[in-house]
Amino acid sequence: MPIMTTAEAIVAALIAHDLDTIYALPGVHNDPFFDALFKASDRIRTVHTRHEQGASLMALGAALATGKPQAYCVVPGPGLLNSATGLLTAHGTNAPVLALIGQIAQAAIGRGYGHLHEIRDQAGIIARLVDHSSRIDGPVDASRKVAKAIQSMRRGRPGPAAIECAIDVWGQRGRVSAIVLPSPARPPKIDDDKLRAAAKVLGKSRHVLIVAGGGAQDASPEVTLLSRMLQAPVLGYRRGRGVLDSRDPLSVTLPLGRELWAEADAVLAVGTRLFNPLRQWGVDKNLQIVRVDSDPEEPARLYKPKVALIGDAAPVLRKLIDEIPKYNLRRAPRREEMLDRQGKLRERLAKLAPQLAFLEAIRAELPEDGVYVDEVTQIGFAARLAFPVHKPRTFLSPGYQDNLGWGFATALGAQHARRDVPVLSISGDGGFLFTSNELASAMRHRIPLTVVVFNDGAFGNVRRIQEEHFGNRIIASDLANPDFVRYAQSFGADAERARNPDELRAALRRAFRRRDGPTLIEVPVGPMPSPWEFIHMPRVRGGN
Ligand SMILES: Cc1ncc(C[n+]2csc(CCOP(=O)(O)OP(=O)(O)O)c2C)c(N)n1
Ligand SMILES: [Mg+2]
Repeated sequence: MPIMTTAEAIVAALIAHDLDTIYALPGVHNDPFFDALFKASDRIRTVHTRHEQGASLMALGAALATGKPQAYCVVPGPGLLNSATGLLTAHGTNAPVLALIGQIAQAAIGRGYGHLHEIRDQAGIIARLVDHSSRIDGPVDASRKVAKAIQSMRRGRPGPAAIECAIDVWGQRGRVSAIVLPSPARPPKIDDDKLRAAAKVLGKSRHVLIVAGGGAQDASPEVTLLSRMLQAPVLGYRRGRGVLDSRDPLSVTLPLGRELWAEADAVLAVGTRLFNPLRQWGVDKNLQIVRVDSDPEEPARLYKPKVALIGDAAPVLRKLIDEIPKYNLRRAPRREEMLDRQGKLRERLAKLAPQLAFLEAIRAELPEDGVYVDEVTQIGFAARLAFPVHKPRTFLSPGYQDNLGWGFATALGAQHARRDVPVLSISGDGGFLFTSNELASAMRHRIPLTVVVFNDGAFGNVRRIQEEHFGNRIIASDLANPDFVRYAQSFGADAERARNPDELRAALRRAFRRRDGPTLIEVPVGPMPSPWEFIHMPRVRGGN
């Protein structure tokens, strides 16, 4: 048994679990940990940020882009709270993010003396944010606790975990047990009767709709095969985009999804809360729902499904693929019908022409495997409905948190973890300034992210609601902005202004060629047409 400090044991455990980067912001509580990172810097990179929100969101972006666990480290109290948005969004997007949080001296915890960065019941706050948390008591249990945390982040429903370590524990030296590695995932145990019941429902129904959520991102081949087998359109909105390639006419977003939901006799919901369909569009007993979810609690939360199959999407769907042919009806191909529906939707979506023209420019330049990172902005809302997505994990969205300002920092993490492809972040002028300080981190770590800032001088979404629904009483939504081009240049980043979709296209072409640092493109825009009629749509089933 080697002798190490707690900090060294944790670093060794992270490396053994294949983590190659720590996003971090240092401070006195965690000094021995940073020293251990220094000594291991040939095996694990430390990417320091300018605010803890940046650290947690970068870890989140890396996790969403790769599907693999990522970690960040911050000081206790304000550091933890500053990073909480990233943990919240990691929980909402089921992303495996490990938070390493400092703590005041062990003997002082809970006593309220007012130590530097002390916060009341830090462990309790953390426990509300993540499903798995622990405190390391010394070098002996470091490896085991890291292994448990990482295992909890991947097993069942993935999500964030946190480990606290006190200021006087990081440097403690002692014998360390061997690194514990997680045992390989077991194939899901699925009751034969349930599998048969699900296969019968899907095989014998005429009009099946597949709804894909974030939990289907690693099951794209299986969903694609099932879509063909059942002639079932696949609905993906924010976190389910890219599971079925948008070039397939059976790939749909909300407006056609609702139309098909109204007509369906069965739904296969994969790794999705099914929130929009169940809450907005309604449900009745003629719709048989089969749920596939890694979380046993999720399927019956809003509405009891006919059958729930619990496990990771890909292996469960492979079992269904083997079983369905025993019952499967012969169905006419739906390609032509779906092309027709897609054409009609395009005519309706023409209302969003200003947004769509910019999205076309982006799609024309962003390679198929390039990653698009969503934001809560006018272009973002339109992209969720109409931006073609070709591959899984190439459309990163904050899901139901929809937190303004996640985009830029999350995209930096995605680009850091996926240096092999261009990553594009879009932002409004409002959202960008939430985390734009991380331009300094992008420069320091040479992260070649491209960010497009659509500048309408306003919290445009809020402003439009005030115009349309509150008698034009505009409050707290007009913004004073910096000159974004000069702002980015002052960090040393490349920056230019694009005044229309053609100029944006040319600017993107230049930006994607640069691989040694960030580029900002500012696009001045006016007010844009409202997308809400395509997002919040009235009920189509189950009465009022
Ligand atoms: C963390 C957070 N705070 C506040 C909001 C509420 N909100 C939604 S959209 C929006 C305005 C966005 O402005 P901007 O980024 O400029 O995009 P635009 O609508 O102008 O395109 C605000 C404040 C939010 N979604 N998230
Ligand atoms: Mg704006």
